[in-house]
Amino acid sequence: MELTQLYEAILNGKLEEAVAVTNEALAAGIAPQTLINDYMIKGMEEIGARFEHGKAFVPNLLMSARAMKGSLDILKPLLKGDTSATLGKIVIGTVKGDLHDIGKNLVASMLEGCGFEVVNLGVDIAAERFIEAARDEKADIICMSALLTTTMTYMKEVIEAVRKAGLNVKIMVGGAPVNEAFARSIGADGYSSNANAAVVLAKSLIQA
Ligand code: B12
Repeated sequence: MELTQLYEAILNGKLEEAVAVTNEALAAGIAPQTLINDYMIKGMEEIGARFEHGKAFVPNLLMSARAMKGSLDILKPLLKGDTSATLGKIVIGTVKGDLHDIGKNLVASMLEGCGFEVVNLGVDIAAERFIEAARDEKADIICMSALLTTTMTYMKEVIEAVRKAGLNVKIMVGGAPVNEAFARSIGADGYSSNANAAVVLAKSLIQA
């Protein structure tokens, strides 16, 4: 077994292969953290970079994220209790009135794949639910997604409610109609246009 097969399987979005190599590597006594940091995250980083340069597309990202998730599902139980294993905790959801979740799930998978602990609340999420989850989960970041011009305005309400509740949490926003200027105007801490950049942004917000 070559561990580079794991990198290749994630990069090429091959779920069965990723799962098989992960199981073989564990049986051979390789540490989960080594598999994640040295092979799996590198595979996700490469597919993300190819996407940024127009050399890979959304389906490729989804396939890689799926393969990554398959391997991570095997490794996750082995990481429990090891706080150094995660970069931070993120609560993510699509805002109230909005049922689009493909992009949000992609962002969630990428964040999870790149080392964050992610609590995915789903779609049609009201401000109170974001606040409750962020408080209960002791989240470092709240991520909101909106795909409709009629629902993106609700993000402002959530941000105001979060600030009013006094939570010490960073807020990231995204979705097709959202842009940097809008994000700034509603008081978000960050915006990114795609899942790969969302990981970079989340890492920088955690360090800030
Ligand atoms: C698929 C789709 C649907 C599916 C959703 C299925 C699902 N499970 O998600 C269905 C069929 C259910 C649907 C329904 C509707 N839709 Co629709 N839908 C789309 C479509 C075609 C693709 C969206 C998508 O998945 N894109 C692919 C993903 C990967 O991209 P993404 O979501 O933008 O996410 C990326 C980034 O935005 C970013 N990102 C996303 N979220 C976040 C969050 C954070 C924190 C960060 C940092 C980044 C980030 O990263 C992602 C990955 O790179 C868009 C068209 C479009 N161009 O967007 C219309 C679109 C969004 N829909 C539209 C409309 C009008 C509707 C309906 C109102 C239609 C109707 N009359 O019933 C309903 C609304 C239902 C509701 N209440 O939500 C309009 C919105 C127009 C507007 N100005 O508001 C669009 C733009 C189509 C159009 N051109 O008219 N829709």
